[in-house]
Amino acid sequence: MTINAYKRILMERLTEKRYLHSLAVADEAVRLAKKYGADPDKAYLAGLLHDCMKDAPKEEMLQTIERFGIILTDIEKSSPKLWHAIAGACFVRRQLDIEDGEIVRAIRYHTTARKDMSLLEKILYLADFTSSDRDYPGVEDMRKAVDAGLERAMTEALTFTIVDLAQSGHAIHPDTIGAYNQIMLQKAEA
Ligand code: DGI
Ligand code: FE
Ligand code: FE
Repeated sequence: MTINAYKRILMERLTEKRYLHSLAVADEAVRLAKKYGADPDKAYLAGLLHDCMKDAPKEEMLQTIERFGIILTDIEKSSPKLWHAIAGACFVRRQLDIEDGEIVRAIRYHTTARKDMSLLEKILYLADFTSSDRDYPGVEDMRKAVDAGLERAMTEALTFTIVDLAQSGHAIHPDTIGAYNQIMLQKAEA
């Protein structure tokens, strides 16, 4: 499938705002890929498609996940915001014929992060945090962190997310904690 074919599918599936977010994340992912030595084409595709399920009805997300044979954990069942990443990874593989496992995994873990992330996974996670359409308080600091170094930026992004989830009374996914703890243990060793 061509990039334009993917874009047409996304335009049908996403609100205009979410579609523009996807384009912005794709551009930021390419910038980071070039800066940090990942494949810019893979980064573009991962960024473009990462939220493909974000505006789908909950039933469709759950059906997609179920058809793929994935059993949700209790935390996942009770956190609908996590579903679009899981369902999105299924959708790009099954419906969009994305066979590149690296791209599929980047989409799969773009919301929670996880332990042992690849370079492309980190790039998508951070591009989603710092794309040009983002305007949360602190985004400028996060953009500076991303340009100062990927590892430092991952630490800041994960800390920001965990604090935010805890303060707003949400469950924190074990993959998020896994990503955070791995960085902290590496720091303690160094
Ligand atoms: O899809 P986007 O809005 O572009 O960004 P995203 O995929 O990073 O989703 C962010 C949302 O996901 C935000 O509302 C917080 C939520 N989230 C991220 N990590 C966790 C989480 N929610 C729970 N319950 N637990 C997590 O670990
Ligand atoms: Fe997302
Ligand atoms: Fe996103």
